[in-house]
Amino acid sequence: MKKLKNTFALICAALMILALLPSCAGADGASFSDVNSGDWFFENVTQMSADGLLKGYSDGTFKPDSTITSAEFVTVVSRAAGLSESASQNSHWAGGLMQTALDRGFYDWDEIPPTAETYDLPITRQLAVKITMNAFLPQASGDYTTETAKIKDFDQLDGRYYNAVIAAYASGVAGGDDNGRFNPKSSLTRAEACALITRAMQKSDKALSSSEAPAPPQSTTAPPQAPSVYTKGGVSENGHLKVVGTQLCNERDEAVVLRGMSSHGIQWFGNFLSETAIKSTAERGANLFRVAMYTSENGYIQNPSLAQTLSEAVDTALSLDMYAIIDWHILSDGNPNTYINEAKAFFASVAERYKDSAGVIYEICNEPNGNVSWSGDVKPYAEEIISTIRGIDGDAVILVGSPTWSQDLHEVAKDPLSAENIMYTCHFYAGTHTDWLRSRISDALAQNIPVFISEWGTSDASGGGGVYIDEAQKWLDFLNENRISWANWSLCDKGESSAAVVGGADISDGISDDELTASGKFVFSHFAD
Ligand code: IDC
Repeated sequence: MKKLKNTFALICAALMILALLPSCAGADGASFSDVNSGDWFFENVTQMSADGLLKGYSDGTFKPDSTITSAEFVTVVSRAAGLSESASQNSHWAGGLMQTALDRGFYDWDEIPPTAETYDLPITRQLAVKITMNAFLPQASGDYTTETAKIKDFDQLDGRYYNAVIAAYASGVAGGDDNGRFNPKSSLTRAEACALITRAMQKSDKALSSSEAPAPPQSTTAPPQAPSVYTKGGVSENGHLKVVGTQLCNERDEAVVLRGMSSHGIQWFGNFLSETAIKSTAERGANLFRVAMYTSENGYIQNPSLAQTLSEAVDTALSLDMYAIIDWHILSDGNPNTYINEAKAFFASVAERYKDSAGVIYEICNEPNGNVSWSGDVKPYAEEIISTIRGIDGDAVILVGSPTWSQDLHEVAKDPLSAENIMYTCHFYAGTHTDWLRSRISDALAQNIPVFISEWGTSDASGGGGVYIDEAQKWLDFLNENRISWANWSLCDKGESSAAVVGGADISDGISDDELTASGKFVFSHFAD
């Protein structure tokens, strides 16, 4: 009986929160036409309604069986977590709290893009669980094998939700239906949403009114002493690079920051790999050039001769005393394992060619995305490729991506690689990624995860829009403070705002200031910060 009472109390607490939703305004203090004396939640709903805490819809109903939308769900969770509204350009009633939840990293931008249409769509169960776990139990985890065995339709889940759903099952926050199915892509009702949220709140020690952000887990080992000297300069000055703690260092163990441009896809913009083009960045202070060799979209898989184009570009950058990133640019093929055999052969061949060069950095998977997880897909891939490279080139710095287009540093932090001289990439676009991703980077650094921004743009994540110079400046200030290296997307003249060069510019004699776009002017002026 006592247990039953507690359950009532919990569910009613959640109903109370739900009732605070603007869409639920009305019916103040009244009883609801769809909440009857026989219903298990009747007493509590009536009591709370009498106390003015619970509101239903203006037609006098509460609609416990209605589907809950993304906006409603995020609002309930955010209020329950004690968050307040942020400034939002979105006029939707939930815009302010959605922005706060986004900034807190409860969900990613692409999961609920900020339009009234998407805000008002039913939220999926997998996303609801992720948001709930991020809000109340961010450190929870579970054993992959044990928990997945409980979920009959685990293969229906998108990879980015694996960890949250596994943690939710392990901690008793989520469970399956009568058939043992989780139904990750189905919607959930307002009553079910209550149950999910209240269970998570119950498991966490978070009080309803707490507004504190979850504390990052403490690193068990003290990070090595941060190097004290900060230098820029090229390969001749810095020599062989290494990673000390989270810091990229030169051969004298002094901190180094690399800055420069990424090429666009070399299958399309080979003309920007010329010596004059790359030199135009070096002359303005760049000490890094990234060579982006797409695997798909007429890239290396269909056109292996691109390996030659890549090598020539790497040689050119090295001859200009710049560090060069060899980027295996997976993108539409979101799982790096799709072409793991080709990747192994490719990296074996470039490692053979560059094993004695101090200037080469290997980036083994640009942006894993889609149905992939860090521990299940990307980490095992990375272990194989790292071992291939290390068998030939024992100590070069290797950059490793993560799911969600190389943003999932929080997943990496739970299960990092054990190899040396590894850095994890984080990619951002100023029009899409803001404070929340910077916080994620800070959390990663605090957990001894080295971060390298091998790709970023002044535009939004499509490569267009903006340019967002104010936000880009915030990013560069943040990167400078943390001595994080970067490469900007991209050195080309494609008609998109992230391109550094104006369309059709004659670059045979180098790139002049007036051939730079707004993005190019901004980025080129910050190589030597
Ligand atoms: C974009 C290019 C665009 C091209 C598209 C698909 O800017 O011209 O049509 O790729 O090939 C990334 C990727 C990078 C994207 C870029 C912008 O690594 O390849 O380039 N972006 O969308 N991740 C986030 C953004």
